[in-house]
Amino acid sequence: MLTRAAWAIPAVAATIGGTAATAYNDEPAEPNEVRIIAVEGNEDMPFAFDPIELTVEAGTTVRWRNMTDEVFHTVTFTNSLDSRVANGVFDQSVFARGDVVEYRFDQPGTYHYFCQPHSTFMAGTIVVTEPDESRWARLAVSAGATVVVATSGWAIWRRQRRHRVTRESTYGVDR
Ligand SMILES: [Cu+2]
Repeated sequence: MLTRAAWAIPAVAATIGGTAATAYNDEPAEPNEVRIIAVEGNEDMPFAFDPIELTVEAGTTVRWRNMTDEVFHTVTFTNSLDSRVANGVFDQSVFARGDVVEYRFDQPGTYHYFCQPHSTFMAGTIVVTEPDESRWARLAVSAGATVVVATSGWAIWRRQRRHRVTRESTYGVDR
């Protein structure tokens, strides 16, 4: 008996470089990463999310990384960038440089968030699109087989996943 399995080939789309007028942007961002940066010479907006808007496919885990020195920020989801009130879906603190928080977006839609200590100027948006199934690979294996899924590139050592196939189904992997 054959069982069909499919897995998504993760998109490895790193953003290299970025806005020039920021303090720590010489370091390349990881895929699906929003950096919290200091904006040099801008007293009205000394900190920012970079990029302010990020588009990912459903099933993607987005990471926010604090690139500022000893400045406390939050990533707080809100239903409206006009009111900037926490909606309770996600509200995490990034206390110091290097701290990260993550959230996996499973449903397509538009997600707004802001930083509570700097709510007047620090906000961002994640646009989550439908998964692109044209990039999926399909593989037929026997029931009971173990399928090893690994991405190519920099993240292979921690992105490897094993799936034991027990019935006909479609399997996805974390990205
Ligand atoms: Cu902040």
